[in-house]
Amino acid sequence: MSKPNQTLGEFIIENQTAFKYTSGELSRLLNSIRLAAKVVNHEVNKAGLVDIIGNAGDTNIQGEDQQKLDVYANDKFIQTLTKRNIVCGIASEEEDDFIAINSQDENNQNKYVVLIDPLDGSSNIDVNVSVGTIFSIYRRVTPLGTPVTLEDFLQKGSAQVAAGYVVYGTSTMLVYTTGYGVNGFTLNPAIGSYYLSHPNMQFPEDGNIYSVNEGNYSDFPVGIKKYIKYCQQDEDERPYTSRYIGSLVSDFHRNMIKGGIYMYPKSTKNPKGKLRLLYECNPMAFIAEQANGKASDGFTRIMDIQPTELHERVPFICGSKNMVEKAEEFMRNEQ
Ligand code: P6P
Repeated sequence: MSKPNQTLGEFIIENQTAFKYTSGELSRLLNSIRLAAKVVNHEVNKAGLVDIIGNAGDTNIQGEDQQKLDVYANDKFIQTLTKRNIVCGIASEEEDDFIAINSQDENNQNKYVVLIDPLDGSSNIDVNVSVGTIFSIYRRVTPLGTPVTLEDFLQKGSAQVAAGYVVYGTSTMLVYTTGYGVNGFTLNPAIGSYYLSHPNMQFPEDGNIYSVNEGNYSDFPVGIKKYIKYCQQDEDERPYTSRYIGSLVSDFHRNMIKGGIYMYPKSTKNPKGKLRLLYECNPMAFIAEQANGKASDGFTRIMDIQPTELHERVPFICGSKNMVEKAEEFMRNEQ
């Protein structure tokens, strides 16, 4: 249920009754993410002004240089979620292992775990291209009051209770789902409130935008190569437009509004693809499906994949349903 110009806080409260899981904890959790995103947004927006960009001189488990803003965003989300004592565990792209919260407190009744990519696309920061935060929320599967375990994080995407992203672009937007559709909120930086600007977001079933790093073309599976050539053919409504920002959240967000497909296939450089299943592909897949889109690894529904490792990667194809199904058809034909 949405009303024009509703704030995110009002929307969460008004739709709380729909959450079949919680007595307000999920609302408080979403509100804490909202707060952390505002703080990170403030820093991202002034990245060029202060000495906060450039490598923090460290590398994360992915072997990627950690930008200072990566570290800052990671710290902010972890601090906010920890201080407000809402979750029992956090997993982050920037943390080698998951973080157990209040695990020694047998009275810890917090039932949610959060998995987060605190600043996705951070290599774009130095060139002033938009970046994003991606989050995924589950109920723990181990008993309340016991220390959270890896099992609580290695759940299929279909078990998510909420997922969302923040896109720090020309404006800052928070887009999320709790399984009842997708709604987008735009931040008014002057007053620090998010307003419902994109109610009930839906992927058009068809689109004419394809997003892939064609620099890796020679390494792609044959099915993907054939689908890319299909997109480029001068036939029917094709050739499609190629748009690739190099920031998953931004490419996804544009494609959800205009219609399109995003692909990060496997290649010899990335034999399992580049994107991480738990805190990139699953949350984006949940949002895509809730917006009438589709997400797979080319063969299997992303949210049906059983995770085995915290930072595992999968090939990712996501977007307008008919475009994803066409790409899957090319992949199947090359099996
Ligand atoms: P490449 C950013 O590092 C990211 O995880 C996604 O946001 C983005 O779509 C992709 O990787 C870009 O990767 O290899 O094309 O630079």
